[in-house]
Amino acid sequence: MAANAPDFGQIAKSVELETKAFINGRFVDSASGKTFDTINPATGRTIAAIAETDKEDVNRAVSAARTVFDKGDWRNQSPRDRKIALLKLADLVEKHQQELAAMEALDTGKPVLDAFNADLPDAIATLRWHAEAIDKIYDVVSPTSSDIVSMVVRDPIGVVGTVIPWNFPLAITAMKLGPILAGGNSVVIKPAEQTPLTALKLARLAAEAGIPDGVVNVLPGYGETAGQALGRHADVDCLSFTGSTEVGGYFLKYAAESNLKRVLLELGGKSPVIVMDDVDDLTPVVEQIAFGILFSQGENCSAGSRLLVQKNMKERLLAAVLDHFRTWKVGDPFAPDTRVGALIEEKHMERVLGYIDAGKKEGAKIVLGGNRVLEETGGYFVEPTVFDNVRNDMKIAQEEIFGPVLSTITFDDVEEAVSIANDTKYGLAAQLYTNNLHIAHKVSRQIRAGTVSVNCFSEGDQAVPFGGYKQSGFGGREKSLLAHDQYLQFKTIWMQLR
Ligand code: TAP
Repeated sequence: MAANAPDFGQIAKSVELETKAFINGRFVDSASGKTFDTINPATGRTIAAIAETDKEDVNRAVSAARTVFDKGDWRNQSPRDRKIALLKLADLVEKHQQELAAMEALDTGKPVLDAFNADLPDAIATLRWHAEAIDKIYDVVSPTSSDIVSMVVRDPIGVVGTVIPWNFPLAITAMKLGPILAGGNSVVIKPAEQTPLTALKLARLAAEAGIPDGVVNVLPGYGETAGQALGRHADVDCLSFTGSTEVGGYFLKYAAESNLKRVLLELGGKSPVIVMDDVDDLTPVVEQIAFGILFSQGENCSAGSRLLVQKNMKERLLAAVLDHFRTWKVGDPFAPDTRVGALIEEKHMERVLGYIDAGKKEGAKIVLGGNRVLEETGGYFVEPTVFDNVRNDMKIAQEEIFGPVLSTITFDDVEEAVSIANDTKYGLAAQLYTNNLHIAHKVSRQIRAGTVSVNCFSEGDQAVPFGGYKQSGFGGREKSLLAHDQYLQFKTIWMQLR
């Protein structure tokens, strides 16, 4: 950390936490009065007791969101005024970025410098990007005959429920909030039970930014109670979910069994990283492979978890990968040289270790790591782990591990690489490294994934759509102007001229 960098350890000790639910512009206890503990994954200790909301709170929040939507306090503001409020929210997030980064590191176990240098700038840029778009989107007049005017106008969809995972709590909440609010909708947010802190702080900042009461509501609580109640609520018009493929499927069921609300799903991945033997400089490749699987402890939906390398390149690449992975230090999220923090919770750590065991049992060979480390801290740390001799039909190559575990698979030619890359139920992202332009074009079109990065690991820009093929996504694209359409409906108006 630079000499003048903030003292995040100190900030974390003094940061003021919101612990109640945020409904209709006020922080309130849950209807049941119940609370649950949010835990610091790097120590296993409780950070705070948080209001545990359930169905009754969902009813209250949805009713507040519907009332303000019907009154039009937000959706009927001029686009310019909504833009000003959203920009103010972005400014407030920027003003509080040090506390927010500290909270995020406390709650998720990720390195605070990742939160500060990646998650916070991403959240701020997201809010600004969507705010700036609000008054630059034009509706259309259709090419009908001259005695008729046919306009196609955008309407906000109404009350949006959004259920958030724990890996990038603030950045994903901002990614949902930007286009939802830009469109004039109201929103009820259910953060993951493990990471409610930054969403609650965001609620306070939204109120301070002048966003009317009831437009933004935050309900901490469990998925099976609060999340399900939101998914099944008959007065929620759209449910936007990011998380596992399994839970994503539940939301389709909830919608089918309630009101056929629109469902948007951003789900898991098992992304391939293809390295062709024509690559000469391995240094940037190895850095990006490491970033792809070790950043955020591998708890990243687009993590490059399957390394597909051309056979005669494997020895050289793997040696370079291992050398580089050893430089990624595991440790205290608040230490300046930590690059791999703690996994989110004990249960998840056991799951990751279970996958490592399964890989060994199926005959894959551990060439780096493979263990829990720093147990004495009480935290849930797993060291960077690399498997060699993996077959694509093994569990570790097919299932999402969501930890710092890389599986190495070899291939003979480009056709085999594409076939292995596509042999998965997922289709979120892929990387390809080659110096051959022909291969770059051909393979990037043949891979069945929502994002294909050639000679880079890229997913960050708000201007670029993000979403999955196959069981990695459903119903739309996040980021870019396509994200706005997810939360709008198109109305056709016919007008006969006399
Ligand atoms: P999930 O277990 O799916 O949880 C995500 C959210 O759903 C949490 O808020 C959770 O609540 C809630 N939930 C759990 N069970 C539910 C139910 N029965 N009904 C309604 N809501 C329910 O995922 P996770 O463990 O938090 O995150 C890891 C997964 O998310 C990975 O598969 C990863 O790939 C995926 N992910 C995808 C993306 C994108 S953009 N595609 C981004 C990040 C993560 P509680 O936690 O409070 O119980």
